[in-house]
Amino acid sequence: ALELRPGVMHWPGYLDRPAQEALVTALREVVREAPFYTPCMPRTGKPFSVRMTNCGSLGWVSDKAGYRYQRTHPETGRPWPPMPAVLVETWQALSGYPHPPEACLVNFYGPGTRMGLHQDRDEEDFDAPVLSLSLGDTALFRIGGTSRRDATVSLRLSSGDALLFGGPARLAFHGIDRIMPGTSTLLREPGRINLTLRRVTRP
Ligand code: MD3
Ligand code: FE
Repeated sequence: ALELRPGVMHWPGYLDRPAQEALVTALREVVREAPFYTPCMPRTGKPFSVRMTNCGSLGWVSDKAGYRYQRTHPETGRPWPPMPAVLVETWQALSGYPHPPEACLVNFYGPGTRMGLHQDRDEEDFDAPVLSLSLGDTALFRIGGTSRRDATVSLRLSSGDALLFGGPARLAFHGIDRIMPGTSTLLREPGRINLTLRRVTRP
């Protein structure tokens, strides 16, 4: 693994092609039980361009009332489907954290989709790292420091890459500037899926 900045570890191509295909198959089952929905911004209700779903005991949601973790899908009202075992195993292999992940947010980025620079601070446990897995088209990812004014660096995230954010990087600003269409043949539809595995509560 490469340490990009303090607390940011990158494993390019961590998942080989067969492992990526198996993960996509498992995710199609997740999405059948918990369809992608379009979250919207607190207060304004402006829709996100990224579509989302979750698996695991808790899922991250955003609507007019705010950002939060909850046990059920905001549209079906059903509990989130279980996390595929391969995700729990990847967390055990890479996170260095001695408790299992509780939430896996599944983000779908169609061509032209962005995610503005933000911090992830809706979790109670900032001691646990966040693990990201990328599938499908390459994304231009940007990460800065813990102040919005800090300098940022850009990184291409390709299908199969794993990234871990912990310690001093756990509250770093980060975002997705663009998706590069046609850079992967993994998915049937153009775009990118990102999985973020997290611990939400204190163990
Ligand atoms: C750095 N997702 O869901 S993953 C998010 O590609 C999110 O879907 C992006 O930002 C995506 O909140 C980026 C990389 C990532 C995830 C969590 C982080 C970077 C992070 C938490 C702290 C610092
Ligand atoms: Fe984030």
